Amino acid sequence: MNTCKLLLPSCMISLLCVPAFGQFSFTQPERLFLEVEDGKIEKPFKVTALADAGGNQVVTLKDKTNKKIGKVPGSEFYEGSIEFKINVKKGGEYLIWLRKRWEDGCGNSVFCTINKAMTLKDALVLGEDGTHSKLHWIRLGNKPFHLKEGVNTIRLQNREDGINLDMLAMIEFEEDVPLDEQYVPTGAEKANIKPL
Ligand SMILES: [Ca+2]
Ligand SMILES: [Ca+2]
Repeated sequence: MNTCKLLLPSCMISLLCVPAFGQFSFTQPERLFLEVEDGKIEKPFKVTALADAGGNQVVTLKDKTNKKIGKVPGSEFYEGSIEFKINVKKGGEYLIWLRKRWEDGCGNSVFCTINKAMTLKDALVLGEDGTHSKLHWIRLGNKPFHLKEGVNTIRLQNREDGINLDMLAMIEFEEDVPLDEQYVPTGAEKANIKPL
């Protein structure tokens, strides 16, 4: 780049040299997508077909299921979990997204933990938004979560029935970009990882 400085005025340097720097020093953030139906699924969750879903399938918990099964005595949760063990090549801070279709306001959330056992103390609520009856992406909370290099475990747990879970996205957080201007997944993104 010293050659540029010698031969060109500074306005020319900014036009010619900076894009070249940018091209070589900037790496794209990681964007990982997986199908929920590829997780380790425990009843009463089950895989069902849904047009427009990623892989044309979702994991469904039928409405009114929890009324029938109730909570196991001594258990904090309704029965039914989905576990994903995923291999992350680049450790860092990630925003976690779920593509889902809620049936109504009494079926619009699921518990989630990242690299933690499912306990009431550590369970995060994913959902509780007002978009029902269509496939839609929702972010887990208002902050990124740490995913380490290597195997990470994401768990979902039955909180309410009447839900359809389609895809998960793990989007590497960009420190220089405001939270609400970060990359938002749209539509059925193409799955690019499979749980182990
Ligand atoms: Ca319900
Ligand atoms: Ca799917």
